[in-house]
Amino acid sequence: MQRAIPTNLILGFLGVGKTTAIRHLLQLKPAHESWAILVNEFGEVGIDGALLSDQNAVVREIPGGCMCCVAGLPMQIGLNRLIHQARPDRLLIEPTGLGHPSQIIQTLTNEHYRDVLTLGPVIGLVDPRRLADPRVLENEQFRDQAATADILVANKTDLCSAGELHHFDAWAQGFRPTKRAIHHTRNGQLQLAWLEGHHAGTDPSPPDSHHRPHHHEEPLAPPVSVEDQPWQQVSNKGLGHFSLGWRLHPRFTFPETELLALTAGLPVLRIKGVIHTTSGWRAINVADDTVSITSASRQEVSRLEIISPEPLPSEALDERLRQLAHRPG
Ligand SMILES: Nc1nc2c(ncn2[C@@H]2O[C@H](COP(=O)(O)OP(=O)(O)O)[C@@H](O)[C@H]2O)c(=O)[nH]1
Ligand SMILES: [Mg+2]
Repeated sequence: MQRAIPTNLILGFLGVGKTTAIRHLLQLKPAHESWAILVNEFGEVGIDGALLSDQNAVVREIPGGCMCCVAGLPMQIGLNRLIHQARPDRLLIEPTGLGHPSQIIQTLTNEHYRDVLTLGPVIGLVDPRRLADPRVLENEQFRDQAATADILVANKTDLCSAGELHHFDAWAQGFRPTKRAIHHTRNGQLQLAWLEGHHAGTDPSPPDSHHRPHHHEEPLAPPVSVEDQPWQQVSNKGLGHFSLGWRLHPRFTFPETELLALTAGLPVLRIKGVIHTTSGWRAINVADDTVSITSASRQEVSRLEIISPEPLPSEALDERLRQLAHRPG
């Protein structure tokens, strides 16, 4: 019988810095340990997996919808495969920022995993600037995430005023039972020591919204290869959000600047992509109206995803993207 695998959930809203934090933690990973990462994204395209693929860990994705809905069987299947394949010394889970973590915790702490996993501290990342918005404080998913977290971490502190950080501290200190720790970071610079210990287990019960379907209920089909279908567009909706994504053959290359202008004028919350551009592979990230482009490792598929609070004109966007595509030969 193997030792139960210490497991940590990294929670937080869309764009707060969860994937960045996991990349940072992987840099700190002791060389003799092997780690595994389970990611679930709201969209169907699987970009965080691609962003983590060049790190030294085994990454598995559960695409589609919100993890509270896939927290049952799809998650158990993904998790079982990952554990079996990687036999990791630690497991990190990044659920979609759009979702309730309580269901995931129920799955992770059920009978089946009792001897397999031990749930360590749940880390909740928060952008202190968002606390000024009453809609955020009232948001059911945000509240569920904050209540579940054992440790609350203010990230993006480089973008925060002293007043915003003060507000965060006061808010974080107001929880009962009190949080194990409250930290401030930038660029997801979590410390390894924060992962040690046990989840307190005072979880809110899953909210009622779980009992009504809030996104499509189709089974999770494996993605079609871009060799067979070089241009694929996929969409998803749920929890008041819409995603529009593409999986593209790398023979299409896109001019960087024009690509960033693709959604100009549209109400976009988040753009993520790992894309073959005319100047090489690039990771594109737009969160809170901040754009970042970094070079990325070579992939087998270009992926792009847009998340918005209302449906996007998918045909018009697809047409614009096709016009940007350079095809060699
Ligand atoms: N300025 C700033 N940007 C950050 C910080 N942490 C993350 N980011 C950026 O925020 C964007 C979203 O980060 P990501 O980790 O993908 O968020 P996730 O959706 O929670 O996984 C990326 O462009 C990151 O580089 C931070 O502390 N400060
Ligand atoms: Mg992420």
